[in-house]
Amino acid sequence: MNSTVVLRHEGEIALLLIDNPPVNALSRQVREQLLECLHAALADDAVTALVIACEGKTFVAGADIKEFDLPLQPPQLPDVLALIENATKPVVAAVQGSVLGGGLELALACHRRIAERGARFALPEVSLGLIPGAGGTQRLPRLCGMQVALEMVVGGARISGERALQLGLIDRLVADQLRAGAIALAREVAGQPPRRVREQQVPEYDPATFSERATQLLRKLPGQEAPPLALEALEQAARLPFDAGMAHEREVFIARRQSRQAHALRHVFFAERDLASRARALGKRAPTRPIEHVAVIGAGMMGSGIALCLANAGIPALLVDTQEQALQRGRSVVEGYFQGSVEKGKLDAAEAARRTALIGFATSLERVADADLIIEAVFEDLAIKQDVFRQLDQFAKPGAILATNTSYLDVTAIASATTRPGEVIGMHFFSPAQVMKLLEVVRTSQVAPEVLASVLQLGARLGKTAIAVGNCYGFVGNRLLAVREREAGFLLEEGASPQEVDRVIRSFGFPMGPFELRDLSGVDIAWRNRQARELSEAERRCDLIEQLHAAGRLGQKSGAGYYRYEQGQRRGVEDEFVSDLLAEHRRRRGITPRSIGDDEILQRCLFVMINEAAHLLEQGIVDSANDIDLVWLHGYGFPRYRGGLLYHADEVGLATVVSALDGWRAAFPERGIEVVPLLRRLAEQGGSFTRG
Ligand code: 3H9
Repeated sequence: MNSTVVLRHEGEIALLLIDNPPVNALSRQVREQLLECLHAALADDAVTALVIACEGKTFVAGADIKEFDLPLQPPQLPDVLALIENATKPVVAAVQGSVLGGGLELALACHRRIAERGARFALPEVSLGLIPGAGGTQRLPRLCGMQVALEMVVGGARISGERALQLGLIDRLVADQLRAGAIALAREVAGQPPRRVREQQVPEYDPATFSERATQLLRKLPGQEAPPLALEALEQAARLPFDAGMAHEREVFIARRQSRQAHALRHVFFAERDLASRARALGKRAPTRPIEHVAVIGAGMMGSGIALCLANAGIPALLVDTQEQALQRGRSVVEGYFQGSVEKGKLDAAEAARRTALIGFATSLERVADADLIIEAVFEDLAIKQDVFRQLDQFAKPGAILATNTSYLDVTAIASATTRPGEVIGMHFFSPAQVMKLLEVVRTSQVAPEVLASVLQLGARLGKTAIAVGNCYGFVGNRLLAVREREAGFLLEEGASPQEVDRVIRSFGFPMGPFELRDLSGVDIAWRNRQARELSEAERRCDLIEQLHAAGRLGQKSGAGYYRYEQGQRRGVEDEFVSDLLAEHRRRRGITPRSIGDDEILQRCLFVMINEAAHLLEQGIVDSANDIDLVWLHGYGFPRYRGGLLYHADEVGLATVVSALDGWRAAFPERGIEVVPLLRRLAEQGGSFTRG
């Protein structure tokens, strides 16, 4: 068995070194060996104090998440931590990097803590559907107070080394020489009685302020089961003796490990890591090109947002728009954004000025000549985009990557306007680009592998979840959205109201329903998409979009769409105009409206997407089912605690999905519902999309 913990001696100080790459997770082996080393050091009369430290870039980043699917295995972490805390010799934690979850709990069980600058502290358990399971809810409030513990345990707040020092979470902060600093601290405290957090009282706090903030935090985490349980466990710290609080915390933690939400969130955690590791592997196979200067064409909301994104990542961006007025608007968006960041306290003035200065402005396309990457974000029209690419082809330097931000159009057709289709790629940002995490990177069949690898790498630099997808109508995200929109339209036709559909989709966990979303993004956009696409007869006849468009109801921007919007309000109210329009539409089409249950609404909206997702997999548009899940998690508000669309499909059971689709096919023959062969095959074989 490899050693993951070694015991060394620095004179009379015992140094316990954890070495379990990549993040020193507290696997069973680490716990066992830590326990052995502790026993040895504590029994050694020559040892006066102990230091627990880690090899590598980080201290312990938590329990080993891979073990959460296994039965509990001894020794359990709280027992190891109890041995540390109850030791009669002082134990010092020397921490650097990510001090997370069980790692922070380990540090809290020690008697002193010293950190290297750059260390970050957090209890991210709720993001995994758990609560801390080794004393985080009991020791942290004793050390730092209930209010700070609330932010960390329930809100998942990360705090810096400097802040940790102010809060008393650590005793010392050093710029370097962490281990030497820890040994010096251990020598100072050797012989003194150990300072045990468990023996401290929770400092006085104001329960009213606490509960007001708790309510605010929980409101931001709707549908998640872990945060209220974490809060309850934290509240026990103020009410119960330490051991009783620990027992409660442990019981809840163990139950949470097997909960559906915890399973789903673990799936997402590993899907995200798998995506990143595939991108890294591609980067190794195909050498990436340096991207140090970027030009963005089109100074609308999207182009300006992309420029902001680049500047936020420290990358100089030239915003180009041939219309002087549009460029000035782009300039105001950029300046307003950074000014707002200063006012909100997110950036200091110097940093805001530095980032603002990274963005240049130009009206001539010729100015793109120095750019390593050019991102086009002009009007969504194939002819216009092709024209821009024809010009970029003339001005861009050899080796420059040319990207289009199209959300639906054929990237190959855009690339065909250039003499270098191998250098052309799609970069589909989501609005607002400086906020949204998703970036669909659209690869054509001609794109050079190093172009794809370079853009995926840039995506990571921008802090995006960058997912490679194939070139097809709407790529992954919008293609699935289009089938949901289509089905939601049919539901209205059959008798549902926009409010009913939106309520059901929201209660599933989406931040908004399909009609609220359409009002936000614009009925005119949906109208334009329908014009550009070949529609089936059933779709063509379900022409509610055309009717709203003709009535000038373009959504929030015109004050009315599926809902009516009072001046300055983002939340729409029910509108008789729409119910009358629906009633008249059904009358004309000879449809007798029926009442549609919530379950049917939900299944209809989700199952057609699952079927379409199977189609995407079958066509090789994505490399893995997880990528489809990540697109909808990061770009469309699919609730993370449900694991993603295809994870959810597996939860529901593929046979259930297929049988429902077959039923609708029989009930609505004119809609052309066809179960995709891959989905049917998986259902028949008892297979799944996401489980190996
Ligand atoms: C907990 O601690 C519960 C306790 O309260 C109770 C105990 C009783 N386990 O993200 P990266 C892997 S809950 C296993 O790409 P980065 C990851 O899969 C836990 N594996 O690197 C990847 O593997 P691969 C609370 C883990 O530098 C590799 O490490 N802790 C774990 O961008 C590199 O990861 C957390 O929730 C783990 N805990 O970011 C922390 N962590 O190379 C979760 C990482 O095979 N982790 N791996 O793909 C993170 O937030 C980030 O990974 C971290 C590093 C910031 C640490």
